[in-house]
Amino acid sequence: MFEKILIANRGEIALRVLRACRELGIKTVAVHSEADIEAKYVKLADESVCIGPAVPAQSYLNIPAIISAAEVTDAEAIHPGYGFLSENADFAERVEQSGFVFIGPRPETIRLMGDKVSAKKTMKAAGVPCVPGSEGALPEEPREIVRIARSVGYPVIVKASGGGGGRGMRVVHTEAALLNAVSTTRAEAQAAFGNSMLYMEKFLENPRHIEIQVMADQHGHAVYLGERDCSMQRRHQKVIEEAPAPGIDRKQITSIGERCAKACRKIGYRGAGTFEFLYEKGEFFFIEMNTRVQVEHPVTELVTGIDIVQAQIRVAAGEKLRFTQRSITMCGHAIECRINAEDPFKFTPSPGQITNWHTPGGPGVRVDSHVYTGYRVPSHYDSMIGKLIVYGDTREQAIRRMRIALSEMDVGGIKTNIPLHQELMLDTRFIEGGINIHYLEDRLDDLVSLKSGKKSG
Ligand code: MV4
Repeated sequence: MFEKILIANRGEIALRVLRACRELGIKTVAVHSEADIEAKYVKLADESVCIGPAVPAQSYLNIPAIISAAEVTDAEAIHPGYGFLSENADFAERVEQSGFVFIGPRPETIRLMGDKVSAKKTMKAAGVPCVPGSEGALPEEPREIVRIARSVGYPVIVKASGGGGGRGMRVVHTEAALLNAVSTTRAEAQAAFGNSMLYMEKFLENPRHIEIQVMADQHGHAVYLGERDCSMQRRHQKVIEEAPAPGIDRKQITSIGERCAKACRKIGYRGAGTFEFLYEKGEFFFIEMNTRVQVEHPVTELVTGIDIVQAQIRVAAGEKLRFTQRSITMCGHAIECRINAEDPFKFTPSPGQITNWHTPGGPGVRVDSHVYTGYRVPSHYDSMIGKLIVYGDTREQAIRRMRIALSEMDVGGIKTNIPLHQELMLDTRFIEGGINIHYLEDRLDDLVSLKSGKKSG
C-alpha cells in the first residue's frame, strides 16, 4: 500500500479522499489555491502545498505545480477527485512519467473514453447497447450527411466527439435544417475542443439518465455496483441522484451491468468508472463513459456497503478487488441532494461567509461536506458546498428521512438550494418515481410562473 497520497482537488471530494486515506493508514498531502488556504481539510492533511492563485488555470489545473508538489512532499500517488484534471489524459500521463501512480485508469483509457466517437465504437464492439446513429465520425460530404440522417430518422442529434456532459451538441428536426446545424456544430467544436469531429445519433425525446458504476482491478477482474438514476437535473447539472433507479426491472439491470463489467475486462479497464445510459421505453442506450469517481458515488456506497474511494486506492496500489459480483448485494434505497450555495429558484451563485452550519443526523443520514460555521465560500469555484445523502430500507423511507434531514439542516449567511430540495421531496411525480431528464426544468418553469402570478398552461 502507498505511504503517502497527494490529493489534487478541493472541497468536499478532497475531504472524502482524505478520509479514505486515513482509514487505510496513508499520509496525505493537500494542494490548495490561495483562495482555499483557510479550508479545514487543508489543515487536517499531514502536509499542504499552495499551488497558485484562486483561478483554477493557475492552481487546480496547473500540472507542473501539482507534480512539483508531489515531488517535494515525496508522495507516491495522486488522486484527482472529479472535475479539474480528473479526466485529463495528458495529466495522467505526466503523473506516470514523473514516477507517480495516477489513481484512475491508464492514460490511454482516459483518452479513448474522452473521445466520444472512439468510446462509442469501443463499447459497441464490446457488446454494450448504444444509441442508433452514424457509424463513427460524420463525413464532410453533405450528401453523405443527409443520407445518414435519413437512415437514422429525424429528429437526430449532432454531437462533438470532443464534447460530452452536454457541451457541443445540437438537435435537428428536419432535413432543411441539417447541413447548417452540422456546420455550426463543427465550427463550435473546433473552437471549444480543438477537434471538429462530429457524430450523429437518433434524438431520444424523453429519456431517463441512468448510469452504471463499475470497478476493475489490474488482474482482469471487473464488477458493476448497480445503477444510479440521475434524471433530476438542470442545465446538465445533477440536482438529486438515487440508487436503485425506481421502476426498472432488476433482471434488466443485471443484464446491462454484466455487459458493462465484461466491457471493462475486454478493454483492461482499471479503477472506478461510470457507464452513462439514456433509458427510454424500457431500453438502455450507452452515451458516454466517465473515467473518474463521481459526485454521486455515495448513493452507491450506501446501497452496496462498498467504499468506492478506498477501492480506487487499493486497485491503484495493485491489490485485487476484495469483492466478487456474487458477493455484492444491493440493499435498501439511497438518495443524494446536492447542496449548492445559490438562490434556490433563480440559481444565481451565493458565495460568502457561512454564519451558521448545522447539519442533520440520525440513522441513515450522511453529510459529505468540507464547510463549517465561519467558512467563506469562494466565488471562483463550483457552487456545491456539500451533499446530503440518506439511506432507508425502502424508497419511501429514504424520502421521509430526506425531508426530516432537510428540515433539520440550518445554513446561515448564504443562500442555498435547500428550499428547492424541500419542494422536490414533496413533489408527486418525484414521489411516484421515474421522472425524465426534462422534468425539473419543466417543473421550474411552472414554479416560476406561479411565483410571478402568471397563469400556467
Ligand atoms: C442525448 C439526448 C437525447 N438523445 N442523446 C446531454 C449530456 C450528454 N451526456 C448527452 N446528453 C444528451 N444526449 C440522444 N441521442 C439527450 C441528452 C440530454 C441529457 C442527457 C442526460 C442528462 C440530462 C440531459 C439533458 C438534456 C439533454
